[in-house]
Amino acid sequence: MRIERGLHELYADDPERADALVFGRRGVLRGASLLAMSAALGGVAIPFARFMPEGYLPVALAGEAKAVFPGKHPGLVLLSDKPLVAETPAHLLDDPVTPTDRLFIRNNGGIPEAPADPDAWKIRIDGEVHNPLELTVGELKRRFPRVEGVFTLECAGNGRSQFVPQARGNPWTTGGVGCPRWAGARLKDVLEAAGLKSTAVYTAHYGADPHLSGDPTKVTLSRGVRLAKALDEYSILAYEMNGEPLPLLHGGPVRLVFPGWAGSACHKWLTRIWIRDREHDGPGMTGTTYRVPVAPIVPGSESKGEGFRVFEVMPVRSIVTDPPDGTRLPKGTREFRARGHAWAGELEIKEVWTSIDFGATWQRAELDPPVNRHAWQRWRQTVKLPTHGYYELWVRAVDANGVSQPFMAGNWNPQGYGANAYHRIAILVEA
Ligand SMILES: Nc1nc2c(c(=O)[nH]1)N[C@H]1C(S)=C(S)[C@@H](COP(=O)(O)O)O[C@H]1N2
Ligand SMILES: [Mo]
Repeated sequence: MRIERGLHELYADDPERADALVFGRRGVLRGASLLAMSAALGGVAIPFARFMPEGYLPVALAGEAKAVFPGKHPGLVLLSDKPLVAETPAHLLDDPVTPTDRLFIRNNGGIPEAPADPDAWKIRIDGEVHNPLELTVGELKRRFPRVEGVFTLECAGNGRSQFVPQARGNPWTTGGVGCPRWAGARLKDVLEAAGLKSTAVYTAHYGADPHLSGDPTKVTLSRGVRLAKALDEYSILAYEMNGEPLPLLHGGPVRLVFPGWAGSACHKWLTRIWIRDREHDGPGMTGTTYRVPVAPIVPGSESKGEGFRVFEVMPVRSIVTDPPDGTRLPKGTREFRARGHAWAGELEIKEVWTSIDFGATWQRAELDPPVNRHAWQRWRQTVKLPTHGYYELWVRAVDANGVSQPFMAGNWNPQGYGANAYHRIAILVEA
């Protein structure tokens, strides 16, 4: 398949240039560049190019263009295209630090236009502060110390498809998570420069992403965190990811990162932080949205969110990143190496256990410490098999408080947050 290889090679060699050539800003193939199109097709000429309508996407590229958002790995699975939501299959998350092209995507609205000068992008800090600030990203970089770390970012709905009955929202399996390297300024330093009033208790985040309705007065999402989390030294205004300026798709030029907390608080395309004297009540803070019942409710029951609380910290979870789900091992195989990652909101992982007999017996895996607080931890296991046949490798992690992942997601809630049942993969040893 010369055509596909051509496109893959173009992306493998120089993804940014490939994007610039093949796609316009909005990720749609540019009508103008015939040269780019034939390059994308693997260097073949397009004899009847003169009859192609302006903006036409060649069929040979259509599949690719759908699967590969510009700059993203073709293996990401699209959960929604408007808004754009895509998850990463577990076997593509094997790297200790998640490469940018493999990080999941979760938008609630559109993607803003890329600014001509990212350093001129402005953020306002106002509300319960003594000196309201307007800072450019350039000033943020110059005025405040740059800090960096490897932090997990995880969607509150990761694991949602485990809920029975099905909860509302994107059907994440295990791929709404990643652990890239982030760099930026501490939110605490910026809030201290603005001078918090004694009345300050909560943040409220605003960004530049347009509402899907097209109505410019509507806010796509506006969440916030308690002041204690905002002042945590690991809470940052990130302007870099994996050593590069933060890409537009992931919230560039600047976004919030609150390691260990629901990804929805990690506002992208950040334009304003309003400091409030009460829990924030913006879109994404009320009813059953990013809120969970304090006391368990009957799965499937109707609720408007009375007696709910804000969903903050992500629960303990682990994944198998190698071997991939569905691996066939050759005849005679009696052991294989397995590995993956485990993480748990604010806590470290205490233990990781694996089972090949549907949970009847468990073997403790080797576990690395995190490279820094809030980074996921690598686990490894030599898995022994008594015979040929069909096996499932199950993995479960236990956090520092002794809380394990459950067999089933029992914490049902209307919008399906925090499902963290064991990860299970199929392995077949040929007879
Ligand atoms: N401005 C803005 N920020 C946002 C969102 C959004 O829709 N708009 N989605 C949030 C959600 S729900 C998640 S899980 C993370 C996803 O970040 P990513 O797309 O970089 O992986 O961004 C958060 N920040
Ligand atoms: Mo999310």
